[in-house]
Amino acid sequence: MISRRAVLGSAAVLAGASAVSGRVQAASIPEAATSTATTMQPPLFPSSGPDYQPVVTLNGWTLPWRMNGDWKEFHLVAEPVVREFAPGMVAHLWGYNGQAPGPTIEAVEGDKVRIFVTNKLPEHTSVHWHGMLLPNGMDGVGGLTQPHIKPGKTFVYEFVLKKSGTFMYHPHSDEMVQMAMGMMGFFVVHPRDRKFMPVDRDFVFLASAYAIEPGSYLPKVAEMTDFNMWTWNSRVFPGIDTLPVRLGDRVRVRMGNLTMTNHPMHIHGHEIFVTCTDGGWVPETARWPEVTIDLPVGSMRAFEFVADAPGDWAFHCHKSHHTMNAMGHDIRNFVGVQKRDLVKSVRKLVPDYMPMGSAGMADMGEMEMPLPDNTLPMMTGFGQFGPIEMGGMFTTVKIREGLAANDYTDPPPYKNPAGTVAYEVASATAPPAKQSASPPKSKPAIEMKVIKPPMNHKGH
Ligand SMILES: [Cu+2]
Repeated sequence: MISRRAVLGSAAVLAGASAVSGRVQAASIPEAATSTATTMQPPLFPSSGPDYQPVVTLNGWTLPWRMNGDWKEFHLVAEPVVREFAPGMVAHLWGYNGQAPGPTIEAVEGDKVRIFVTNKLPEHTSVHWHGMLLPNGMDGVGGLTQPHIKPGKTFVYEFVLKKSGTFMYHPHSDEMVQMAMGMMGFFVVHPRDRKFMPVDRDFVFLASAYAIEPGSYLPKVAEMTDFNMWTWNSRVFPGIDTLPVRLGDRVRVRMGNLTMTNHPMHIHGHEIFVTCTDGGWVPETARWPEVTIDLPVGSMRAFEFVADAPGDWAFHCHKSHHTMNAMGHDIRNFVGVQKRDLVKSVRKLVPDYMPMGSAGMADMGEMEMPLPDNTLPMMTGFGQFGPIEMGGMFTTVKIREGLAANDYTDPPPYKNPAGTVAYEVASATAPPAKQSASPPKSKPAIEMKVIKPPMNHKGH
């Protein structure tokens, strides 16, 4: 649960704060709320100002604020955190207010926001408000628009929220390291008009990727391509919250991408429309139906749909290696190979050796294999019909009749009506396909010699 703590006290920190802004006195810095919970916290309804439907953050929470005159004040603390990716694996990351990603900031179009940022990291940082229209000096690019925030110092950002929409925050100091370590958060600005683009449920999450060797705790920060943990809000399946939805609800899902590759986000059983990007709302005339939405690097997309079909619907990235947890990239293809004797020999040299299955990798989803400390099975999770064989960026949208408004409790597995589940039919049993390991005996009718120009395959 969310607790409060005083984060300031040292004279050095206080002096730093007053040096930065002559307008705000050190004594008036708000407390910073902190949370280490890994499950979705209830929506934070507005206690003053215009009404709105608050968002819920998958495996996260919304940062409380206070009013100071007509300023809405928030306090972010950049600091080292420990984040559980799923039961069985934790990572040592950098984040904000106890978590990576940091808490979601919610406010309303037209609000004057004052955001205090205290740096408790071992190196300097800054916060960039991605997508916001604001004065140049509030844009948070270390060195370009402000001095970097040194360890122990607190800076203040003040700006007016010119437009509603879907935004995020992240450092613009030593960016590659700080984002590889998990520093990011969501920033939602609700429309001032409650009747503009209303939805019943509004979910948010950020995609991030980490390179963490099985058995270790710290991401590699100089990684460019070879990430092995593909996360939503620094969680992987089966640790990602489900999206509980009441049948008939209008649902919005807002996603941001701070990984170094795109993610084709795919939902089952519904047609969806992109209604908002980090650039603003998409007019109705410019929308088209989709079931997969590309989430480009450094971008945000919000899609909407009417939850008109009850069930447990898969929602995942469609890059199949992004729905896997850490794995050896050098796995050989053993389909069709009888590997029992081979494994015995290899295990003499490498006791932990795990080959890919003879008939595919599905048997790995079912096996309870011994794993090194602090890692997760490559594919895992069980549904009511058996192993789900997923990892990474996968969860379910659980659409049910009669959920209470704002009830986000994970419902039990869907009870499919009789006669609506795929079923086995009686048939003559056919043996599984065999793949011949030996080359075909007959010579091909035409033999060809292909001369290829030399190519540089580096960088693929
Ligand atoms: Cu992906």
